[in-house]
Amino acid sequence: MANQELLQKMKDALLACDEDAVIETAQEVIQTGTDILEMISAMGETMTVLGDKFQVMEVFLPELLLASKGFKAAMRLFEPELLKSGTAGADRPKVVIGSVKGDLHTVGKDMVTTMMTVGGFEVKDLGIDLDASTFINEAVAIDAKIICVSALMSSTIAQQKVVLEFLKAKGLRDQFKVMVGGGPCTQSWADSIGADGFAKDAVGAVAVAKRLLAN
Ligand code: B12
Repeated sequence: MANQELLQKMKDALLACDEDAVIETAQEVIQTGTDILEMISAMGETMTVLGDKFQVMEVFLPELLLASKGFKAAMRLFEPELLKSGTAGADRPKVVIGSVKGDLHTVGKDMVTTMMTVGGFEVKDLGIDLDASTFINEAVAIDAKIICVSALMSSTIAQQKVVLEFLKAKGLRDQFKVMVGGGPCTQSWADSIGADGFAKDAVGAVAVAKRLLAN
């Protein structure tokens, strides 16, 4: 199957919220040597389309969860394949990533995890609904260079500031670069809370992380 056809097949599978079809198509992508990065980018865009459908009640919660599960499973399949292409060196700076307290959204965080792993970082995904202390304790434990904090809702975005304040309170602010992102997040929000970096998408996150560590 040609690239374009597989891209369409994956978009259709996600829009149909068909977890099995998403996974099968991901396997086909790998078997046929289709461009995985192009596929991931199309999948992210499709999740946003699905989000719009959710908002106007064309798609409902259980379906959306199936699409999200398929998305995560596909990322797990893609990651080792992308690593084989050798973009990641032996000395990979460590990163911790997670979604803030009260936030259960995983898809964007998973996408950032995959793209940063492929981009040469060793990323530990801490999960969702995390206390500020979890981000920081885990970052200390693995000697991470960057803490990535995801928040998808206006009700949870303030938790990104809590992570930064907690770091300061512990006297650890200079030890880590902190990157923030997620739907309601902007560069000016990131600046206002004193984060080191912001990116609006997963590809941008890799570039920002590299720039932060180069400085
Ligand atoms: C899927 C989804 C869910 C799923 C989550 C499933 C899962 N496993 O993730 C479910 C159904 C569980 C859910 C629940 C809820 N959701 Co919801 N959800 C969405 C939806 C439709 C899509 C999110 C998504 O996956 N986007 C696709 C990914 C690829 O994009 P992304 O997450 O933005 O991530 C990209 C960037 O933001 C960035 N990024 C993300 N994180 C980070 C981190 C760093 C460090 C960096 C640099 C970059 C970065 O890179 C990513 C990749 O490019 C959005 C609508 C939307 N259009 O976004 C609503 C949305 C986020 N949800 C919303 C709400 C309100 C809720 C609920 C309260 C219930 C409800 N009323 O719908 C609950 C709350 C649950 C909770 N406590 O967290 C609102 C938030 C509104 C707001 N501004 O506050 C939204 C915007 C929908 C809306 N318009 O009402 N949701």
